[in-house]
Amino acid sequence: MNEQLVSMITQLVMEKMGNNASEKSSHDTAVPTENQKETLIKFHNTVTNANDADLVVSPSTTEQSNEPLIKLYHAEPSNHEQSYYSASNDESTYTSVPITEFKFEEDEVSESVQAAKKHTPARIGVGRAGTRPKTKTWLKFRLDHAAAVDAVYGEVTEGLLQKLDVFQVTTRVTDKEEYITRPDLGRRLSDEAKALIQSKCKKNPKVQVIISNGLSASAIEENVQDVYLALQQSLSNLNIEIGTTFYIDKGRVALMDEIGELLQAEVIVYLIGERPGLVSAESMSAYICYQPRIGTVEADRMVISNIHKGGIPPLEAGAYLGTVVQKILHYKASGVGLVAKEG
Ligand code: B12
Repeated sequence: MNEQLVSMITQLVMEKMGNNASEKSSHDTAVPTENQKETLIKFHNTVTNANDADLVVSPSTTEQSNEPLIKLYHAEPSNHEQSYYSASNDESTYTSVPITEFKFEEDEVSESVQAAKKHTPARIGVGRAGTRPKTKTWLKFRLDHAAAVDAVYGEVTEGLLQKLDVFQVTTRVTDKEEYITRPDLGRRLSDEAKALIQSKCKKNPKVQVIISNGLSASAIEENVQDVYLALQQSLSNLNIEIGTTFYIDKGRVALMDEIGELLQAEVIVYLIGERPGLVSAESMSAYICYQPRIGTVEADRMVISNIHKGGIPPLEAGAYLGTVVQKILHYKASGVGLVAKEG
């Protein structure tokens, strides 16, 4: 069907619906029988020139050759007051589709949903417009999705690395696409990285802190300064020494095993950007492990996740991390091993 015809149909249907709405009080959608229908408008496939207004509307026609493409009916008010249209390219079989008056869903949500909304930033009780999300909801979704994409594809700035006073190394990943599709390459250091780490870092550190953009550069930009500062202070108060902190571009969590092996670190604290969701793209995690080495099992790792302004506040997380490290050093275990030893 051509675009102009569609637009005219839309216009006419809308005008008709407006008239019906003012004339009527109820909107039953039951489809009346053929003889109850009063044809209001018929649209014919005879438009050769869109400027010929009379080609579009024909109040009645019986000739087979003039059979309309679309008919707009108005039911008799006797039993059911209703409006519906019938549309088909197949002249022999009309399919009748009920129309209800378009109505915006009200913003009010039930008390239980309102109560639930106070406890979650999830998109609940946001209403809808017909079968679709409201414009506001949809735009917010698009914005959050764009923020998630930016977080994954973004980079941590040089300025931040300078402020943190850290040097930078790379993994075996070459670009973002490869980072996403080959997690195994993000778990291994490049040869240059190994050499740099060995030449610059203190060996056998009690605590080795490492930082990586991981799956969210925004998470590092937003939180790492506060977390790192609080962690340094917390460990210093507990008389626990930190090694030489560095930054890894495009690292994965299990990369800590190779670094632990290389530096013979007792504990590694790994600050890394979490995979962004559609609520926050700025959430950072701290993964911690006692003596991570090549072959360490996942159960020996621990994580403090959801570090961001809407989750665990960064300063609080950093301070708490210090106490977790202290416990790990005390029990010489992390993860499931720590739980078992702690009893
Ligand atoms: C993706 C994900 C997974 C994926 C990881 C697969 C992959 N390769 O990406 C799968 C489905 C396997 C998974 C499994 C589990 N997960 Co998970 N996971 C996440 C999620 C959504 C993102 C993590 C992320 O972005 N990591 C950073 C990237 C760069 O890491 P990565 O190297 O690509 O992947 C590693 C990490 O994701 C890590 N990991 C993932 N989950 C967990 C959980 C724990 C306890 C640990 C130590 C490590 C870990 O394992 C991956 C492989 O090394 C987080 C939610 C969040 N807000 O962070 C939950 C989350 C970290 N997972 C959680 C849990 C509970 C688990 C499971 C224990 C569930 C279960 N009962 O089996 C397991 C444990 C897996 C493990 N490695 O030990 C919880 C941790 C809660 C806590 N504070 O302890 C979180 C926070 C979700 C939540 N809100 O409940 N997870």
